[in-house]
Amino acid sequence: MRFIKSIIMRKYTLIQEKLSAIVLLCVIAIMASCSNNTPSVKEKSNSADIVVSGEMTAELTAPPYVPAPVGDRPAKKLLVNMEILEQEGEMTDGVKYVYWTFGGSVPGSFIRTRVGDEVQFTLKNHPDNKLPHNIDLHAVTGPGGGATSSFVAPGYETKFSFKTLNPGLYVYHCATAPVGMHIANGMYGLILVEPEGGLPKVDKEYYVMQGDFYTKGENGQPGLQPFSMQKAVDEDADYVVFNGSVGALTGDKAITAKVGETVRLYVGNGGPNLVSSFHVIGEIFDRVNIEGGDAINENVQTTLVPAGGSAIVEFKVDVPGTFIIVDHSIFRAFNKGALGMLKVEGDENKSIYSGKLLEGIYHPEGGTIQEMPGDAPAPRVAASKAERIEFGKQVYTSTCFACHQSEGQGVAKAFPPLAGSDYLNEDVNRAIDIVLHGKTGEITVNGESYNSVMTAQTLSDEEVASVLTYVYNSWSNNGSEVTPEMVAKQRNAH
Ligand code: HEC
Ligand SMILES: [Cu+2]
Repeated sequence: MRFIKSIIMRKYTLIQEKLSAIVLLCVIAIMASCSNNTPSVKEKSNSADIVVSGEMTAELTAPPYVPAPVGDRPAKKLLVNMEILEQEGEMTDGVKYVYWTFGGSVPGSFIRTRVGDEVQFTLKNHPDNKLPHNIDLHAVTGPGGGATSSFVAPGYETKFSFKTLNPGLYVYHCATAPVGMHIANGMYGLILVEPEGGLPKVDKEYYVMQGDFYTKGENGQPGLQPFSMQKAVDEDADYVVFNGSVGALTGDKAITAKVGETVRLYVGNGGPNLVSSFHVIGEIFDRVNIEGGDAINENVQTTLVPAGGSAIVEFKVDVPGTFIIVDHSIFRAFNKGALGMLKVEGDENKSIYSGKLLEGIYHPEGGTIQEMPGDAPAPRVAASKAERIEFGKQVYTSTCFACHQSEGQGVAKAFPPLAGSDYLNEDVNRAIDIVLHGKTGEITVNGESYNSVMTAQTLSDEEVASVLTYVYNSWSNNGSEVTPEMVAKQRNAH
């Protein structure tokens, strides 16, 4: 628009004033009438009016598979039943990780709908889970994308419904505090909203979703690796992978196609932090639905998939061989795990590719991450109780706020209150321990029982002292002061 206007303005000075003013008015009138009839606006209001006929239960699939296409079925009331499972899995050989999942896989179950469907979503939180969760679907038109209606504690289920108004490929994710941590643990997936009549038919369809992971140990350090909040905040990923773990799409688990087939990949990126430069080595995408929307780009080498975004890529495979799928931010592919494989079988076509087929030129190299020696920043030291409270407020806002809330009121069934907490006021050293080492197991705060997980906070003695002094001197707590010496004593007691 601006470009067209600037051309018009330039011409305006060249032609006689009166005549050009008339021309300009006409152009503006035409432009105005055009923008009133843009198809996207029309389509959206139409899809809200689509009447559903009948009811069906949605087929849900784990990656790399997707449910059957919608074809030309009418819009329906679509029942989606999904269960959240917190479960241990393998990040890479010898490295275990506790994933939080929608439906038992990372990424979560693929949901396939068509425009105009009325989705009735039942979200269950398995009784063995430790934490409350919810779901925010980017395909939802409504506050929080469903998150505000779907908060659910372990052992409970919740229902809400929405109408799919816009066709496209959308990300869904958990949005329970701390949001970044829930996403980082694998709580994301894709929901496809097909247009009326369905997407064009292809031979093979697959579900590939990238995610970045942050562990206490460095890449490859064996054992059960806990999540590292600090590395996540620093966007310093230890693993960047497709479909939840290193090697989820390689070797026997590679996706496959035959020469001559058309392949469509539903590509998502859960993040939480990194943007993906999605690329298939040795293939050119014939068509890309940019960002999972309507705009189609053709003949694309690498497509950008935002964190919390998607793309649909399609290509015909013309020659046999192993095609390597990467995030072309290339250290992620060869050193952090963002490497998958598409194996194509069939006859060679020397006119397209004459080469000798060298299998296995591209191998993951693993991650030996070097640390540069450096000076730690000088610690801040509070000179008075008032100053300690002031520092503590900042620590609270950046560290505790997400769970315990702005006025220390907590969240029912999930995060206990710090405001007027009998548990807190009873024992200062116990409170210090909790901030230093985290807390699991059942506790009773002001008569309510909680059985959840508080992760250990990586804070200095000074920060722990400040934040607890702030908490003790707020919201009608008992006014105790906690000093760094008291924190050091507790730290060394273990
Ligand atoms: C990831 C969410 C989360 C964060 C962040 C968090 N907590 Fe907690 N906190 C919890 C949960 C959950 C419990 C209850 C644990 C249980 O059930 O055993 C808890 C318990 C507590 C308790 C004891 C119970 C009470 O209400 O008195 C204190 C004290 C506490 N947290 C202080 C803090 C402070 C201070 C910070 C910031 C430095 C913090 N927490 C950050 C989730 C969190
Ligand atoms: Cu969650």
